[in-house]
Amino acid sequence: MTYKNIEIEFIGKVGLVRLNRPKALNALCDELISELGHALDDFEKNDEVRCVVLTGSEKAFAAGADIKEMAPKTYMSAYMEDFITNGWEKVTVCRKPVIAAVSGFALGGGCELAMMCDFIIAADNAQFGQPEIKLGIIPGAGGTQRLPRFVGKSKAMEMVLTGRIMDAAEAERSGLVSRVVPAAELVEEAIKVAEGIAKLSMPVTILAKESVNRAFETTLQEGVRFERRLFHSLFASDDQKEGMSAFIEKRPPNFKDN
Ligand code: DAK
Repeated sequence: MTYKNIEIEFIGKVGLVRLNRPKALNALCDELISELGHALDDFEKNDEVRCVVLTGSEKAFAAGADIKEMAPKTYMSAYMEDFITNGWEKVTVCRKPVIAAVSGFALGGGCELAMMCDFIIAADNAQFGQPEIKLGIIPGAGGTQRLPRFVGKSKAMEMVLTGRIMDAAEAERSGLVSRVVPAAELVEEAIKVAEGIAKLSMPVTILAKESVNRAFETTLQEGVRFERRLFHSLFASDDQKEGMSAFIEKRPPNFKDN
């Protein structure tokens, strides 16, 4: 499939999606979101892809949903067309790890999209915010729910109620991003991290991701029980035998996804 708003690249076992709508700072129009959903579906089905990196340009990861597209909507049109819900959800249901590599603006839906990924590596020029309140709306793709889980109530509430933008250093201090790297090295660094993940056992990676995500959906007791079940089950895998044998024999492991 040829895309108009995104670019796809395969780098070894890593699938790279680059949001590419420069004239609108990668504003997330309907078509872009649908293309993103399509690309992620393809990566999920492609056994050659073991980890995904989602990035934008140096100036903007994404400056939000497309305001020009949203402006004329009515309640009924937004509801009946299930306004841009579909492609967004693809990111949250990907089984393979998805790393957001954020440079420049990650505002509104852009910040929400980054938060849906498994973790965020930020460039030192990254800016995160939920400025929807200034447009007479509230975040609509999970911002009021995910942001407090990352940065706590006080910061999230301040950002959602005032539209204040957070820079990369504050985002790292607050736990929104895993780390900050120089803008010129962002994509290279994210791909390096993704390549490291791609070398590990795929089923174990998927289980690890599932287990961390469970932490946000259940009680501590249930979450720990869930983790314990997955943990025990891994002793039925060849990759556990291989990983531990490789350690003992002082050699790199050769996982077979089994
Ligand atoms: N939408 C459409 N166009 C945008 C845009 C956006 N979000 N952001 C920027 N652009 C366009 C500008 O209109 C301009 O286009 P032209 O005028 O040249 O045609 C071009 O990109 C360059 O922007 P600026 O000239 O403004 O560039 P500056 O460097 O001066 O400023 C800025 C950069 C990022 C500070 C500024 O562009 C800005 O404030 N942008 C809007 C940021 C914003 O408010 N974002 C939140 C949008 S609301 C949902 C899913 C998602 C959402 C809702 C529901 N469901 C699943 C239900 C999300 C909602 C939102 O994100």
